Amino acid sequence: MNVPNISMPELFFGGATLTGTGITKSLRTIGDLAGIFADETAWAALSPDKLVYEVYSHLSVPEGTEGGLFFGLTRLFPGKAGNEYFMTKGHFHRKIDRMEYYWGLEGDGILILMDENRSVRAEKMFPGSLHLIGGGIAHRVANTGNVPLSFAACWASDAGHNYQEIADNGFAARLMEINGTPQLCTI
Ligand code: M6P
Ligand code: ZN
Repeated sequence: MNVPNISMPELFFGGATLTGTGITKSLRTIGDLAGIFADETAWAALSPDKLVYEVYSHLSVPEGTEGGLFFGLTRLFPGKAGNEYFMTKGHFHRKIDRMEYYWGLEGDGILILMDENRSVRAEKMFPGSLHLIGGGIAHRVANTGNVPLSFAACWASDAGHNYQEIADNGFAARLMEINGTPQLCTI
């Protein structure tokens, strides 16, 4: 029996690109990342228009809807402000128990994870690395390489983003280049 209901997908996830119907794109420049880097003088010396990362998102339902899933692809460019690697803003989820998967697509970096007691640990990211971010864990990614770091993400549509906690108190450790290698530092 021929059932004539096979269509092309609406979304295309090829290597490190996300295209198709309903993809939104947002940009984060150096100017958008005020207060994020430890060395404010080094941050201020960079062009405010310099692109640090771009996020392609597929938000399949209105933000806040229970039971849905969101998908994102973040491309984080290489660079440093002083000795600190370019990184995402990082966030807890507004519904703090909501979990998320990150997985590495291209480039090399480090996922920095901090629990509600401000205890920090980190995992290497590379093409094929898969990271389950538990509830109550703030997450931020730093690019430690010389080429863009791309990673995909899937999270609950009612998770939301709590940037305020990080804006107020930061992460308890930062990823700095020390003697040519990435190290977590508590400065
Ligand atoms: C991933 C997801 C998104 C997030 C993006 C950038 O794609 O976790 O929810 O917005 O990374 O990270 P941030 O929001 O911390 O800048
Ligand atoms: Zn998240």
